Amino acid sequence: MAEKPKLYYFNGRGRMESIRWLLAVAGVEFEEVILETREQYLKLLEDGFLLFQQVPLVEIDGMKLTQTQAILSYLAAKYNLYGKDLKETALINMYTGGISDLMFLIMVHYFKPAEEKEKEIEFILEKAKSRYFPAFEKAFKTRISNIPTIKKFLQPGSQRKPPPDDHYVATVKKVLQI
Ligand code: GSN
Repeated sequence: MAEKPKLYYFNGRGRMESIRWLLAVAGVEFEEVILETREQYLKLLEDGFLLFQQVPLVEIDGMKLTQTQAILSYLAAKYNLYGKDLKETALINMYTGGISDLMFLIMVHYFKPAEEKEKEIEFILEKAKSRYFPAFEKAFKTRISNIPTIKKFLQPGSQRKPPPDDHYVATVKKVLQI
């Protein structure tokens, strides 16, 4: 049996959460190495695992994959979730590209100074409602939530991560020295 993919990231959503979702949808079990210390990150650098000195890192099929989009593309193609032809793949890339732009706004929001946050949340909500959500059907969330593998991932006790809290933000800052 093939080894389980191994995911290296912080104990939070960040850029890894879409990868966790994709594996969950594909019904693939995965292991996680949770980064809590600077030393763990430096070891990954030393071992030459991080092409651009960045996580997410996914060990799969004898490869050390980095760059979120490259990882998602590989997994989607491997598990037949990347469309039936090039045109469908292009559409998938458009949707995921847009959502990744929105996710980036949300992700960095948690790292902003408190005084900027309140103002920014209105901007993010407005962008989400006016630009991104209208691209999806009204019944999309219900339909997706009812796919058995996703339903399972949405249950308590799964490897789905909670929204970032102060501990998560502090850990990322400590490990990456940002
Ligand atoms: O999408 C990607 O995987 C890359 N284009 C960006 C990855 C990235 O910025 N990773 C961060 C941590 S997760 N949040 O953004 C990272 O490893 N930063 C360390 C650094 O020195 O840049």
